[in-house]
Amino acid sequence: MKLYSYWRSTTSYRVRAALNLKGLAYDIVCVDLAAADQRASDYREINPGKGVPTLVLDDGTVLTQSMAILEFLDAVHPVPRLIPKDPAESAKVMAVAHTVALDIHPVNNLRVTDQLKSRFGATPEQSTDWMCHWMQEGFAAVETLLPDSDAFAFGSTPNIADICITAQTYNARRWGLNLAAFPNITRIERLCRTIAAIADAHPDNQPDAKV
Ligand SMILES: N[C@@H](CCC(=O)N[C@@H](CS)C(=O)NCC(=O)O)C(=O)O
Repeated sequence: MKLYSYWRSTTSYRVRAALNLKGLAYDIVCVDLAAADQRASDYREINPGKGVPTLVLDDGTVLTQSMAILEFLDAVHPVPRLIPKDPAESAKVMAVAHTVALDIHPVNNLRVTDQLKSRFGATPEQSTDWMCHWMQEGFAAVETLLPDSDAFAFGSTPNIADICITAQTYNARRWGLNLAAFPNITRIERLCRTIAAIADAHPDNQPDAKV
């Protein structure tokens, strides 16, 4: 398999973590978001959404949208399971995962902050403030949705909620959001980073990392 990925992309981070947890081999193709590679015509042909990740299967099937890719991987390679089979459990786990993937990430995406700058003249400080605002809002909801526990988000093994949370905490730290008010989130981040499969998916461990 081939994964089109950018080191700092949290959506790529989600898919890297899932592939690693499931022990699936893949080659990384770096898409440099800082150089706008995602908008180049050859990349747009495989991903019309002009974003990473894109997963190309060995038979040439092209998959886009990180959450759809995670659902595909869990259906085809169900061990370890990332989305519970029980519908009510699944709905609770997906509510947390979607708070990150659908409430926080889209409004903080590069294309959005680019528009804040070009249309409204936002300064770098204002863009950072915007991103931290939406992370603060989303993390407050996540913190409340999470059951009190000393383990992963919903049990003794990481699932799709843990993956989405951990990837988003990277972005939160990158932009200086104070995470002190989110003990469940920071515990999950800490636990996930002790799992080699998730640690290997961290941005700093990617071939295109500039650290
Ligand atoms: N909903 C899509 C979003 C993909 C996406 O936009 N990813 C970001 C990186 S985290 C990106 O490539 N942004 C480029 C841009 O906004 O120009 C997914 O989950 O895969």
